[in-house]
Amino acid sequence: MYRAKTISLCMPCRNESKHLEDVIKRVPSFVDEIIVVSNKSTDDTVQIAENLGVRVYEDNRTIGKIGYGFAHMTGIHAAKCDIIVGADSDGTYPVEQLDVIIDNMIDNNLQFLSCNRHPMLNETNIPFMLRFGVWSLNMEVRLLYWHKMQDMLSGMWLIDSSIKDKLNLRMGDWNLSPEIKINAARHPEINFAEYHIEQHQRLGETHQNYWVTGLRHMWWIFINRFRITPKARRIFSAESKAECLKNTLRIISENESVNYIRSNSQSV
Ligand SMILES: Nc1nc2c(ncn2[C@@H]2O[C@H](COP(=O)(O)OP(=O)(O)OP(=O)(O)O)[C@@H](O)[C@H]2O)c(=O)[nH]1
Ligand SMILES: [Mg+2]
Repeated sequence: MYRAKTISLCMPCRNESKHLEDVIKRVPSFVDEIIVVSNKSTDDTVQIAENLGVRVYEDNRTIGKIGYGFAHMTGIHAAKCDIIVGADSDGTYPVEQLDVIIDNMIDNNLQFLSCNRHPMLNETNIPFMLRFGVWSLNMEVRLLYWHKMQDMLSGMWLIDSSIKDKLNLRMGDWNLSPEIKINAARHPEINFAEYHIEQHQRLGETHQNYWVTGLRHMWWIFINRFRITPKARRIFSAESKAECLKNTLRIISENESVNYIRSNSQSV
């Protein structure tokens, strides 16, 4: 608990077994619950997370082999605390500085705070292509939505739990990242702001394809603004993918039992 608010930290996770312990050790002790949502990890991420004593979910829904958005949706839905923090589990986000970040959220009466990495505050070696991609998406959002954002692709944000159902999240893949910020910033009842953070060097090698992911973001931001056709939207929407219905959402470490639930909805 921090300043009378309970705090959940939700982390999407795929094949992060080597780094998970380091990242979890950095989390301040005032965080009330840590939720790790693994998605098709092929290493022992799930086992390691269980051994670390956190709540572990395995959500194997994917779109184009990516389940980042589904993992966040599952984490947000499962979180029980007043403030829900979402952050990548690759060590890049300063979870150890959560106190000042939460201070900023509470002092400014925000319901959604997005952690902005740009301009970089230190010598972190972020590839030029990634910086250029983020700048391009910021410009696209500025032109199409009239929202000035510094970091459309930040992987760390704080949500006041009272507005979690207003976020209307649908994107199960990487596009959850722009979706959650755009939906929060445009919602008339959500006070949205960015807060400048320091980014750390990634632990381990990247598996990200910056070109493919960046172009998909660009296209999604465009069709989301103009809602071109229902069919075009369905191609990119979570519900349209038959694979979502086939996979299972497996809940581990809940009441020390293992449950299997059909994952044709987002409920857990
Ligand atoms: N649950 C789940 N987590 C994922 C998936 N893909 C990546 N992740 C996690 O999501 C976070 C972000 O993924 P990254 O691979 O770091 O992608 P990125 O931050 O865009 O790129 P780099 O940090 O530059 O490699 C990490 O914590 C990953 O473990 C997935 O399909 N499902
Ligand atoms: Mg990363």
